[in-house]
Order: sequence, then structure tokens, then C-alpha cells
Amino acid sequence: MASKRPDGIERYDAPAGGWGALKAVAESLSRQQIVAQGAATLLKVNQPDGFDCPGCAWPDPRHTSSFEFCENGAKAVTWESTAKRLTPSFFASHTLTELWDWHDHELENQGRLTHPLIYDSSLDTYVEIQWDAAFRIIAAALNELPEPDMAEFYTSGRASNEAAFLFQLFVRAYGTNNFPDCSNMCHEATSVGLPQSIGVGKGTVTLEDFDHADAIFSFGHNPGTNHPRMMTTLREAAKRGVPIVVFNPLKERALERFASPQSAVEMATLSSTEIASAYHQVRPGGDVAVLKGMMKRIFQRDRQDIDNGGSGLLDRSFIAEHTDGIDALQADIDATAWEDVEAISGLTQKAIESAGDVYLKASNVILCYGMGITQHRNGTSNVQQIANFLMLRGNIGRQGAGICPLRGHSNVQGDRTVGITEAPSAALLDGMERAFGFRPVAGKGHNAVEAIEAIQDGRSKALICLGGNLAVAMSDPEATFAGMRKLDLAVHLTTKLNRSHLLTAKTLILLPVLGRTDSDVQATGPQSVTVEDSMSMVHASRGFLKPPSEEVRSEPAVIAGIAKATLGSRHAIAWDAMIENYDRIRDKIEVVFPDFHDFNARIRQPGGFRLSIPASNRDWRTPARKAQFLVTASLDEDPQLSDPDLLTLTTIRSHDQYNTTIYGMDDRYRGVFGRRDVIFLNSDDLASRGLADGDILDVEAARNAAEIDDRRRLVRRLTAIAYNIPRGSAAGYYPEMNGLIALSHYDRRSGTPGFKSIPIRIRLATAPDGGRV
Ligand SMILES: Nc1nc2c(c(=O)[nH]1)N[C@H]1C(S)=C(S)[C@@H](COP(=O)(O)OP(=O)(O)OC[C@H]3O[C@@H](n4cnc5c(=O)[nH]c(N)nc54)[C@H](O)[C@@H]3O)O[C@H]1N2
Ligand SMILES: Nc1nc2c(c(=O)[nH]1)N[C@H]1C(S)=C(S)[C@@H](COP(=O)(O)OP(=O)(O)OC[C@H]3O[C@@H](n4cnc5c(=O)[nH]c(N)nc54)[C@H](O)[C@@H]3O)O[C@H]1N2
Ligand SMILES: [Mo]
Repeated sequence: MASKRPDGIERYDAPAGGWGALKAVAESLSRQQIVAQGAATLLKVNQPDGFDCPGCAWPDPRHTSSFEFCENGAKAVTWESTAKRLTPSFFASHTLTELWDWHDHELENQGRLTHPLIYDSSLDTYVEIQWDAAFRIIAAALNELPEPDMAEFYTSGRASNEAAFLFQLFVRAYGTNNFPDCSNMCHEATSVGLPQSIGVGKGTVTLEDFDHADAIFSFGHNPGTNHPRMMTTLREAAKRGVPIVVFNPLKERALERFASPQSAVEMATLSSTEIASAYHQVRPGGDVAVLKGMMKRIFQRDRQDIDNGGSGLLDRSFIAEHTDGIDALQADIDATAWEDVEAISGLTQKAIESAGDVYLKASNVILCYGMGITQHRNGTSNVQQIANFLMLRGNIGRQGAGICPLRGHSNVQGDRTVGITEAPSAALLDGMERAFGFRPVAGKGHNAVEAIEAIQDGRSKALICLGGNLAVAMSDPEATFAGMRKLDLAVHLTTKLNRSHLLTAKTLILLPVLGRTDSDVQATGPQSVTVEDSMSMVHASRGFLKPPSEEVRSEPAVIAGIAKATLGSRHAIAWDAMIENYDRIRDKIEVVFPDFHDFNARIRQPGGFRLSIPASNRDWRTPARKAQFLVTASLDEDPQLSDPDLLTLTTIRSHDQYNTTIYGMDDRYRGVFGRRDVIFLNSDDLASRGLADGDILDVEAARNAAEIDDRRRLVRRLTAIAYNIPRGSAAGYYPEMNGLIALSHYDRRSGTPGFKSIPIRIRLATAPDGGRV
């Protein structure tokens, strides 16, 4: 490996994984001071009697396998099970004003919170409070609001099914549907787009399907960092000779080659496996163009085949029996010009046709996608074009084929399943009435963007967060921070301190909760919770570590405490009984959602069970009872980009972070060390502006473009890295770049922010006095 430059930038030539991954785990264990119990903790990850990894939502081989090593899973586990403690005495010597200037990494790195805390404005810091007093204060503030709709209830996707279910029960009993959720910033385009296409907002494949696939397409996800256990699956497929076609603006190392820490041979011989058979560096926002280009090739070769006396290459019996809308789709694709496809995708017709040919050659195709698809102003359409592409040859609802959205948080899918939604269906309301004897309010509440808008405008006065770091994860931090500081009440159920907790509302309370790795003992003994992975497998998770302090409570217990205090005698809900034994929560989940029948019995089977995904069996729950080919008129995800001086910025995760949690300052596979204040640019884009690699740049977001207002949004002093990225585009780290994103820059159909296509300008940084540096 080349030596590091003084500024911490270098070329990384090795494969992903390998010894570097093992070394990183050892370092993470020692940094979190848990060498002694750490190794034992890691051995319980994803085991039948252990806890579900709080890292990603990729499934396990039935949660029955031997230990599967994963560097970033290990980081997630050690970060939570750290020996470091953040006690009330810490706040005695630090004001929130002082802490505001700390780095996000430093805030969380203080360790696990041990006591409930309330902000004391006379001291400008947190002081300890008793649980019951905290519940009373929260209840009073909520009950003082003129309308329940003036409160927002946020969920981050690490919450268990049991916690999320109780949270939505409490909030619905309180009387609002304001459920902003991390999913609104993540896979909402999937949750909105896929039901219209195939009748269900989830993926249709299981892990086993990968064993039967004979082509895999990968759009806009970085599994080496964000779903590392997926690398085992991709590596096995590559070894079998299955073509893996990647569309990603960046050459992500793990998608190029991967050395499996599970493979003794690869580790001993320093060898690796080539993953992608073809790697297409699409421009950010060029995915619809690529998909339409491939469909153009498919239709063209289909016609050719028929002209030559063949029976065509489309799956005509599937299309006739199972779908509507093929003619409109074909008309749209025919009307799409190759010049436009090339201009917008940044790829040649030949490259896209070759990818289409891989698709045509395969009997069973799986398409995997992540945030590169969903976080665009037309993310919902992107997802629907993916469904179209697969359906042309019946690649949904049979073995070895299907759609595979890579979910984010380890239980983000489950939280949705058990009722965290701002738009409750009639079935959900019926179920709640069946289980609890009251009918919750109907109508649509706020999603994440709408919640922030309401908070900024002063229409919402209270915010309760079940985990997460909403203010930092969202667009437009300046406006969001200001809005949150105007709240009457902010409450955070949390394991660690983060920046959202420093936004001083009139009443501000931190409630420390147990994490996945902690043992959770209630009146009837140790409890398990359940989670649902990306492939709809539900299974139990049980922590075993001693909690950070006697005072820390489980999320379900804290929610029940707030609910009892707030609702008083308003609804006859047996909160205490449910907390004594979580089986009783699951019994209620089963009443509300019949798909969870025999819930308690089925999670006691090794590996748990799979929720039904009707589309996996070609049962289409659309109004027409058929899968729908859906047309999107435009090819262009970034219509504001007519100005040639603008670049499209995409925001990405480094290898050393979990969303807003920054484990460390390195991004090993991209060759960035000790820093995050960088921007990746094409060297021609730099040169054409008289700039060079290593220059310090100021980055400004476009104003008055598309739905963007005229506010100035600036991120200063980023070091330019000349990088292998398509011309006209740029990449930078989330959340540092969020200051460039207008809250109004989101997909109108799903509410998902356009985090992957932000129009920006770059220039040499100016000194504070406006001069050049
Ligand atoms: N270790 C770790 N694991 C995680 C997380 C984490 O932060 N750290 N986060 C979790 C969460 S909540 C989520 S949602 C997932 C996120 O997992 P990913 O979806 O992999 O997340 P991103 O880092 O946003 O990466 C998006 C990828 O898309 C590419 N890309 C960017 N723009 C475009 C585009 O317009 N088109 C295409 N085709 N590609 C594009 C980027 O280069 C990058 O490789 O991971 C989950 N797992
Ligand atoms: N620019 C840009 N912005 C993005 C994205 C992007 O790609 N680009 N991605 C978006 C996506 S996909 C997502 S999912 C969101 C993430 O948004 P969030 O889910 O809100 O953010 P996280 O950073 O995952 O939340 C981390 C915090 O969760 C708390 N926490 C950790 N474990 C637990 C637990 O067990 N219980 C409780 N109660 N709290 C816990 C800790 O306080 C920690 O600081 O960000 C979005 N924002
Ligand atoms: Mo996410």
C-alpha cells in the first residue's frame, strides 16, 4: 500500500475485507475498553440464543450459523457494549454551550448514559432526575398542548418490534398520526413505489434465492461497508460464475474484489475474489436513464427475435397473466432517445446494451439496490422502473429471482410492519380496535420532512424521539436546529449522547435505555425482543451484558411509563402486564396483525419465521390484483442541472461510521485517513475550474433551482480529492454535507430527501475576511 500523504489521503490498492478488517476489529475492541468481555460479546451476535446485530438488516443463514465475522457489525456491537459511562457528574463540568463545539464522535464516545437527565437552563447543563418525575413532566407538557397533532413522535430503526409497537399504541391512544421515521429518509421510495407496482412495499427474495440466481444487478449500495455480511453471498455467487453487474458512480472496493475473513485460503495467501463482472460508473441520478436504456435493448432484441421467427425474449405468459400496462411502458421506452440516455447516465449505449444482454441471457435475475436509488427527487419512480425491468422477463415471484432493497437500520422494516406509519390503513385501525377496544384517529400525520417543517414553523411544539439523531440526519441543519430550539418539549430515549440532545427546548429530557446487547430482566424474568430483517424474517434477540447502571430501563418500559403518566385512565391498556412479560406485547401484536399468528411459538423456533410477502408467490395486492408496469415520463432526476457550472453532489457513508455515529475518522477503502472534511471530484472538473487535487474549497448549494429557495447554503474548507468519479459529479460525507441540502429538496411522492443529488458549485476557499487563502 502506498504511504500516506501528509494530508491523510492515499491510494488503497488492496481488496476489501482481509486482514485489514480483522485489525480494525481488534482496534475497535481496545478503544472501547472491552477486550476482556468483548470477544465473548461478539460470539453472541446473530446466534440462536444471542442478540441480533445492531448493524445492518441483512439476514443471517437462519440465525443458526456459526459465528459470521463482520468488521462493521463488530464495530456496532463494541460501540454499544463499551465500558465507557456517561454519568451525571460529566455534565456538572460541561455546559451544553461548550459541548456544542465538540465533534459528534466525541459526544457519543463519552459512553453509555447511566441516569435520566433534565436540562437546567440556569446551569446550562443536564442534571439528574428521577424516572417518575420525568414521566410526570412529559405527561404534563403533552397534555397541555391544545392539539395532539402539535406533537411529533420519531422512531429510529433500531427499536425492536415490541418497543415500536408500544410506541405507536401510546401515540395513537394519545391521538395523533405524527410518526416521522428514519425510514422516511431511507427506503420510503420503496415503501411507496413497490406497493403500486407489485402490491407490497418490501423485497421479494430470500437468502436462498441467491443460490439460484444466474445474474445479479447491483444499483447504488455499498455492501463492503454497509451490509458486509452480504459480501459472503456475493462472493459465493461470483465464485459460481454468476455475473454481477454494478451501477455506482464510485468504484467501491468491495464490489470490485473482496478477501473473505471467513476464508482460510484467502487470508493465508492474501488472495481475493473478483466480485463485479462489469462495473458501470453511472452519474448520480442517472439510474432511470440506465434502466430505460436496458429496457430499450430488451424490447429491441425481443423484436429482433420475433422477426427471426423466434417466440420473443419477454416472458409473455407472465405479462399476460400477471401484469397490466406493458403497452404504455413500451411506448415510453420507444420514445426514449439513446442520446438522452447517454447524456444523463454518463454511460455509452454500448455499455448499457451489454448490461441488457446479461439480463437477457439469465433465466433468474435478482436486482439489489440501496440509497443510490431511493434518495433522489424521483426515488419512487426509480424503484418502479426497477420493478418494470424485472417484470419484463417474469423475474419476480419465483425461485432465484426478485427485487432486493437493502434496508438500513437493523429493524427499520419491522418498525413499519408493527405500526410505525403516518398513514394508517383501515386494516391497522381495525386491528388496533380489536386489540385495545378503541379506534385510533384516521387520516395522515407527518412524515419526517413534514415534522421538521411543522417544528420550524412553530406548528409543532413537542418532539419525542425513540432513538436516532433526527436533527443531524435531516436536511438543512441550520433551520432544523433553530426550529428544535423553539420546542416546548423534547424527549430522547437514547443509549448515548448526540447533537440532537444539545438542542435546548424549554423542557429537555434524556432517558437512558438498554441496547440490544444488554440483558433485559422484568418481573417474570429475562426478556427477548424481536426484529425483522431485510428479507422479512422475524426472530428473537436477547442481550446478556450487565446494563450500564441500575437506573437504565428498557425501551418498552420507558414508553409504558410515559404512556401511563400521559393517558391516565383514558384507555384501559394493561401497560404493566405487558412490561412484566413481553410475550403479552407479542400476543397483542398478533391480534392487530394476523400475519403474526402464533407469534410467541414461532419465534421460539430456531431461525424464527418469515412474514408472508404475497408478491413472492405472485399474489399481487394491487387494486387490479395484477402487477403494474408503471411509466415515468422523465429521464432526468436533476432537472435543475441546466447550468454547466453546477455539479451533482451525492452524499455517502464512510467505512467508519454508522449514520450519524462516527466511530472513527478513516475511510480505509477510499484511502482517506484521519479526516472527513473532503470532497471527491473528477480531475477534469477541477482542472476546468482552475483547481487541483488538495485545494481547499468552499462548496455552495444552488439557489432558486427546482424546489430550492434562495437561501445561501455553504460548507466551507473541504479538501478536494481528485477521484475516479464521473464528470459533473461530486461525493462527500453524510452528515457533514447536510448543510447543503434544502429541506424542500425531496421526492414529492414519498417524501424521501434527495440526499444523492444536490446541485452545488465549488470554488477556492476564501478566508473569513473574504480574501483568498
Ligand atoms: N457500517 C454501516 N452500516 C450501515 C449504515 C452505516 O452508516 N454504517 N447505515 C445503515 C443504513 S440506515 C442504511 S440506509 C444502509 C445504507 O447503505 P447504502 O445504500 O450502501 O448507503 P450509502 O453510503 O448511502 O451508499 C450508497 C451507494 O450508492 C452510491 N451512489 C450514490 N449516488 C448514486 C446514484 O445516484 N446512483 C447509483 N446507482 N449509486 C449511487 C454511492 O457511491 C454508494 O456506494 O446501510 C445500513 N448499514
Ligand atoms: N445527507 C444524507 N443524510 C442522510 C442519509 C444520507 O445517505 N445522506 N441517510 C439517511 C438515512 S438512510 C437514515 S436511516 C437516517 C438515520 O437517521 P437516525 O436513525 O435518526 O440516525 P442514527 O445516526 O442512526 O442515530 C444514532 C443515534 O441513535 C441512538 N441509539 C443507538 N442505539 C440505540 C438504541 O438501541 N436505542 C435507542 N433508543 N437509541 C439508540 C444513539 O443516541 C445514536 O446517537 O439518516 C438519513 N440522513
Ligand atoms: Mo437508512
